[in-house]
Amino acid sequence: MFILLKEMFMEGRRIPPGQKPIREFPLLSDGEIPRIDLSKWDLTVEGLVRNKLRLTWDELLVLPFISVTSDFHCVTGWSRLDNQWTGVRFVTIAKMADPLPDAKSVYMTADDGYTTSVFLRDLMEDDALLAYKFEDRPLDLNHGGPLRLVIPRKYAYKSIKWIRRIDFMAEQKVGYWEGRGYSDAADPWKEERYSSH
Ligand SMILES: Nc1nc2c(c(=O)[nH]1)N[C@H]1C(S)=C(S)[C@@H](COP(=O)(O)O)O[C@H]1N2
Ligand SMILES: [Mo]
Repeated sequence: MFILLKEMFMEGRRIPPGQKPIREFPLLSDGEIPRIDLSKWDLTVEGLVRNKLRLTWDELLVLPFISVTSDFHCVTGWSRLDNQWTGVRFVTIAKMADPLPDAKSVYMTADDGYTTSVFLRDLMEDDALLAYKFEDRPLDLNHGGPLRLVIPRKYAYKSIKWIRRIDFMAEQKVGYWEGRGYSDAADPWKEERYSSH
């Protein structure tokens, strides 16, 4: 009983409003799972940057990487706690690309055609990763392997799977779900689920 109360109390502080913790890790994709050939794979970084990048898989793997344990909150109401992701911090890529002062927003495109955008300052947080491992194993294709964004401070529709392209922009451009009624701000702690217009 005490343990139960303690867990509820802890979760009360740990889980954003309106979210329920779950143990399984659901798969959520709107389109088809892409086929990806790592020998032809690259990550393109363009837009308002001084250095455009085109990183091959091998070039990505030699960049400094870290492991981060974070929570994952889907706007449909489930949260998966304590997920260990390993990958390159977004800030590492941003420093290499060297954004121009006008760059305020980042538009990302995936192999399944999915898109999302995030304000650059939110991507500069230490826990925002381009992840290629989950729980110490190569990231499963279904969960966005070989590479996905993980941005735990936003609802999970911002954590784009199968990322291939990053564009630095002056203005926020709406992505797939953001253009279908979901909030662009997407802060789970403020319960920003839907766009107000
Ligand atoms: N490329 C791509 N990324 C995506 C999606 C998608 O359909 N395509 N769905 C988003 C949504 S709504 C969620 S909740 C998470 C789900 O990640 P998972 O399938 O690993 O659980 O991925 C996000 N990233
Ligand atoms: Mo989601």
